[in-house]
Amino acid sequence: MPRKIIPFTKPECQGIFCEASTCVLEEAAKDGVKTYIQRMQDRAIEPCLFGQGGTCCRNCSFGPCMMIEDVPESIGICGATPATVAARNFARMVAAGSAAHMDHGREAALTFLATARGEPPFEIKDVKKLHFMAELYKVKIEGRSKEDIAIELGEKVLAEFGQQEGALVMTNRASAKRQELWKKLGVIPRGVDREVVEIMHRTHMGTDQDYKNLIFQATRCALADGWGASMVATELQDIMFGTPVPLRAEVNLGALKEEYVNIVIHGHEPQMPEAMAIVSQEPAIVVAAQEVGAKGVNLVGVCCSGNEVLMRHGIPIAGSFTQQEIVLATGSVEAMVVDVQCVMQGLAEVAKCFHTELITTSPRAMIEGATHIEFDHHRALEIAREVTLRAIGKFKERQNVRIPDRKMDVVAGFSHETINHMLGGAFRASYRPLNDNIINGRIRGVGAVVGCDSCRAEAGRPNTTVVQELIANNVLVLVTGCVATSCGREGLLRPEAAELAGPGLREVCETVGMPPVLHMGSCVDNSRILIAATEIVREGGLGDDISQIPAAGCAPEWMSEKAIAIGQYFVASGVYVVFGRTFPTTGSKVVTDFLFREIEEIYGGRWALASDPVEMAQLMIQAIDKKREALGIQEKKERVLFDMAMRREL
Ligand code: MSK
Repeated sequence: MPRKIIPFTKPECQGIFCEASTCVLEEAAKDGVKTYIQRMQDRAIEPCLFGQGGTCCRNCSFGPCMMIEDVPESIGICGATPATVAARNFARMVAAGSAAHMDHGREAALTFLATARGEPPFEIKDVKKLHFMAELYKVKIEGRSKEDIAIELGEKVLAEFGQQEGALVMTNRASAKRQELWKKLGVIPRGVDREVVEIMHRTHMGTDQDYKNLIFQATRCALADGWGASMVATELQDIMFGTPVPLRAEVNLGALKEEYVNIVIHGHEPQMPEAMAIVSQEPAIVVAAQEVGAKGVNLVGVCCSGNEVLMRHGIPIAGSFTQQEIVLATGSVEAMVVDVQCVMQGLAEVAKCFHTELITTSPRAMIEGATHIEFDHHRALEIAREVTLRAIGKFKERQNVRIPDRKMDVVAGFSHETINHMLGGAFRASYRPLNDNIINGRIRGVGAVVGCDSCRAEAGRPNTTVVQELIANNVLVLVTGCVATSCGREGLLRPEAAELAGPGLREVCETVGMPPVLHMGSCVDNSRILIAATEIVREGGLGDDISQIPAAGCAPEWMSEKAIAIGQYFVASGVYVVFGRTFPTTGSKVVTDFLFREIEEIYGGRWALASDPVEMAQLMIQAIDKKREALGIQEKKERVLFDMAMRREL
């Protein structure tokens, strides 16, 4: 379908690849609403190349020192080389990104412990997963109540955040070969918080000045994220809120409802959204909404808070990262409730143009101009009710409402356990059928397409182009985060999307009734992809380590530091990872060569960069084919030589 893109005067402002968003933006702009698109247009200063390539050091007051590699005088006043500076900045990005997931994991563990101790409103829902986790953490199960087990498990998990020595328990879930490699390299994370603190220390002026040693610590920290805090967050959330199973839902701005009080939940932590989901259906709340002339309360999500409740309850997603302000610009939102990460400060200004109340709920993330109502898991429902009633009170202040009639069906909820059952059957849960289909070539391999959508691209288009190219080439695609929302908007998360897949993948999808693109959750749920990859290894026939399986990953529109941390833990787990548009070390060829080439000899995975989404998909396919060849399962394509008759027929 041809798309309408808002015309911009600056070439780097490419708008959003979504018709519904474009319509709302155009109308809202006439009313003086400013979103990220106008802010990008209005910026007088272009992105700094030193900053973009990682060779600007501002870690002490000698500088800032901007450097150009290969220019001899172009080093820091302290003597720091561009390679040292680029590696430092890269490590700090990993630290910040990991810290975001680690704080998320800590909150999940604290809520889990409170739940285990009997505090409402959450409960221990997935006892099977509780027992699985208990075994991992060596918590005795026999003869104990689920609450007792959960208390000991919660205490052990929390202790890992402050742990100083040893190894994070979740790293034991990796394949034996990977664990051995990590041990040999000394890169197994010792504790969660320790690895971030050590990066901040090492990158302080005059400390670690060996780029490889800096990348080593960045790797240990990233592993503490992926195989530590993120994985813990996913699993504990599943135990409390339920492990996702496939369900149908809707995505895009049309999920907002004109006759209802619209409340948007935005951010990353699922506790408040879970409480809001309970409260919004309470009879007293429905009556309160009806008293102001609404039919009820319509809860929708944005970003990964949205993904969390989409995966578990089928609550619709109104928008991705780049749509957050556009959601408000519909004029139909009574309250936007935000917690942490990916929340634009510009929301406060957009909210002011309407009757919308912007409500911050985390003491770690406040916004000037927003109302702060702090979430406390000890009083979850009480706070959720307060917020919901405030939103209901705003309904009568609504003026112009412009909800585009655009939404798309999606099937979400693909935890790695679901994949197990879906392909293996209810009674014979197993990755065997997936492995067999990879071995026989119906499925060429697995592609993880994760991360954000970006204001600096036609937001959403690079994501969906990569995905379409992959599935057309028989690559089964796993998505998380805002890529999932991009795919949802374009109809790629429906079983019907199998029509766009190559013949082998299509056959598998149609037999099982699944989409060729599986939505596995939020950013922290990238840990589900690590586990799915490890399960493929465990099932056998495709090597004995993640680095051997025909798989690759990418983040076409990445923008956050979390994406860098995620990329680094995938690389350190043996995966080939391609990032789109820019990479934060390109100012230093030395560091970039290390990350893009040499690191593969150490970890079996490496980074790559591609601006064009088709090229990105092709790079992933080449990497997948290389693994297939190494495994001896690559079907040799016969070269067809065309004679004249064949050419005429063509
Ligand atoms: S929300 S980190 S924009 S995926 Fe997880 Fe989306 Fe990227 Fe935030």
